[in-house]
This record gives sequence, structure tokens and C-alpha cells, in this order.
Amino acid sequence: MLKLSNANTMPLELEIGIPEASPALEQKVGEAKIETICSKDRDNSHVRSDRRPISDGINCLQIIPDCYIRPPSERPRLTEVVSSDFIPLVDLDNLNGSARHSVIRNIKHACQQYGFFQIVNHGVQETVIKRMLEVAREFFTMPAKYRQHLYSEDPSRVVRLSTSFNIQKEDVFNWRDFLRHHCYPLEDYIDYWPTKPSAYREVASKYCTEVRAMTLRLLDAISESLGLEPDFLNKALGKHGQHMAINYYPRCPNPELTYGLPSHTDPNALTVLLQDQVSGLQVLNNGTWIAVQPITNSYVVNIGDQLQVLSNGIYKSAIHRAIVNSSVSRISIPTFYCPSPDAVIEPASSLINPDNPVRYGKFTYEEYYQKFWSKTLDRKACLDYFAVNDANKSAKDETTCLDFNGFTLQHVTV
Ligand SMILES: O=C(O)CCC(=O)C(=O)O
Repeated sequence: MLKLSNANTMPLELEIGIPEASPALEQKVGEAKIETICSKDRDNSHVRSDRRPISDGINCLQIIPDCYIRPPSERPRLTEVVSSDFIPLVDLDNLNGSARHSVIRNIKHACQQYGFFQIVNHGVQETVIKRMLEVAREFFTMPAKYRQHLYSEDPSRVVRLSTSFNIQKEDVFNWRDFLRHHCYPLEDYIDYWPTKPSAYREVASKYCTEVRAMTLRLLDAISESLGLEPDFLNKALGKHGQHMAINYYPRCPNPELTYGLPSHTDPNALTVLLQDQVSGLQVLNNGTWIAVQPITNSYVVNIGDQLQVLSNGIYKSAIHRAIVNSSVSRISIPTFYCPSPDAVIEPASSLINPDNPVRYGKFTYEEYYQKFWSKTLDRKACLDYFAVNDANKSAKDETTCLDFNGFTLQHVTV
């Protein structure tokens, strides 16, 4: 049993997460919780030990709390979003036969024009996908006491439950909770993973092993599509890293006022995202937000910042965001495939030429990752901190003046 109280309510004893709780009781739980979630240590000098994810009661409120409400200029403007017919669909079965060249051409087109594509016939078993989505949902709907010990605001933790994106740095929070953990090498991390739901480790280890095999095939194909040796990207990632998140976006009283995640690019090399049947992912293309409608047993693949650097800007790290839903909760499970922390990342020399001069300096992935987590998502793009100055300023501007949240970012020289 957990004891709750705040200035306005009587102490309240209840077990959080009981599905049968009445709406009135749920509202009280939410009210009691909101003060600790929305209160902020402005100097960020220490981590609050009493902070809680949204799924721990806030999601029961009928009105969205102020600390989740974006200023009008930053809101998602959902009426302007178009549907996903534009996102290329790639059948990975065809990578194995005589159609390989045409698939690779499609991948090249998708990576250059969108930074995004969807894949089917990817080799991850349907039953493995289904079980992964089930345990993911179970994780966020079981009583909170079984997951609360995993809560942390420290991005260096190899397993953590958290909320929003970077709650210590943000002025407005995002309507999202997440469980995030490292997956590769599996034997280094599995013992830290959640033990509840009881099937979690078994299901997630199968899942991330199959996703890794699929991602390695994709990396070969993407290498080839850049005119590089098929194993170029594989080698560039060093010993490789693989992280996985379970994003839980609770039902939200007013999706027009907030985000699950505001627009951002991913810091890793390649992201393969599994989502349930609730739409919420949107991709920015030529200034228009495109909603990606879920296709059963498919993945959404997006280029991350490291592939933009390795390709010397030929492939674009895709700007995307997640919006929330007023009637149902949503689960998405991105796998972030990344270099190992000590891998040194720099543009492939064969992709540097007078028409495409070098755009990025050399850095370790660890340096990049630390920078990414030291900032908020929706301001200056992390890639800008690693772009080369002066000579290639126009190339750099192309990636910096991105339309984040409907307004153009100020260019800041690094
Ligand atoms: O939930 C989604 O569809 C997007 C998730 C995402 O962008 C992320 O976790 O970085």
C-alpha cells in the first residue's frame, strides 16, 4: 500500500494501478500526484526522489495539468497533418533474390528523400512481436509498485523507467512514460532488466535478438545503397550497441495542447520502431507533418544522426514526433541501433568530394550521446554541435534550420 497526500486532499491510502478504481478515486489519486510530478527543482541541483511517471495516477485526470501544456506557437496543430501514403514501403524478402538491386534503390530513395521507410517481411516472427507488445503493455498497466524501483532521471543507467524526455531540463513536460534499457551484448544487461511481468526477460531477449539480426541485414543494404562496401557501416559501429525503449503514451485529456514527444532526430545510427495499432508517429517532410498509420507486423525504420554523419549528410536523420490520443493509450517500441561508446564516428572518406565537402568532425559516440542527453529535445539539433564550421556553412544550415514544432530554429554557430 502506498500513502498519498497533498495540501488539498486528505491522506489517501490505496494501491496504485488497481484497474477497478472508480473515476472519482482515480481523479483524487491524480490530484494528489500532480504536485510532485509538476513541481520542478529550477536549479536542477538534485534529483527529486518522489517524482513519479504519468502512469502512476496522472493519467486519470480529466484535465491536462499546466506543466504539460505547450505555448500556442509550439502546439502540434493536428488539423494540418496529412496521412501516411507518402512513406515508402520496402519488402525485405526481396533483398534475397534477383530484386535486391531494386530494393536497394528504393532504400536509397527513401533515405535521401524522407530519412524514413516502413518494412514488411523483415524476418522477426509475428508471435515474438505479439508477445513483446503484450508484455510492454503489461509493464505499464501492472500496479505501479512493481515498476517504481526502476524510476531514474539518470540517462547513463543501463535500465530505467522515466517520464517525459529529460525532465530535469524541460520547462514543459511530454505526455509519455518510458522504460529504456540496453540490449546488446545481451549477457551484459539481461540481469538488470525488469523481473515483472514474469515473462519480460524471456520475451524481450528473443525480441531484441531477432531485431538485431534484421537490423544487421538492413545496415548491409544501406551501406550498399550509399555505394559503400556492404560491411562498411557494420565496421563503423565498432562493437555495436543496441538500446530499446518501451514508450507508453497514456490517454490524454487534450492532445492538441501537448506532445508524447516533440520533434526530434534520434542520436543513434538506425531506429526500427514497432508500434501497436494506435497511430501517433508523425514524420516531417518538406515542412509537412505526415502521420504514419500503423501496419500490422511492420516496422518503421528511420535514419539517425550517426548515419547522417557517416554518409556525410547524403542521408538525412529524420525529424519525427509522437502525438497523443484522447481515447486510448499507445505503445511504441523503438530499437535504437548504435555504435559502441568508443566507436569513432566520421564521414566515410569516399563520400567526401568537392560537391559534398566534409560536413562533420570526428567524435566518439560516447561524446555524442552525452551531448544529446544534456539538452532538451526540441531546441537546437544535436548534430549542429558536431558540424564543421565556416567552409561548409550552407551545408550545415540545411540541417540546422529545421522546422521544429512549427517554428524555425535559430541557427546557432558552434
Ligand atoms: O512513439 C513513437 O512513435 C516515436 C518514438 C520516438 O520517436 C522515440 O522514442 O524517440
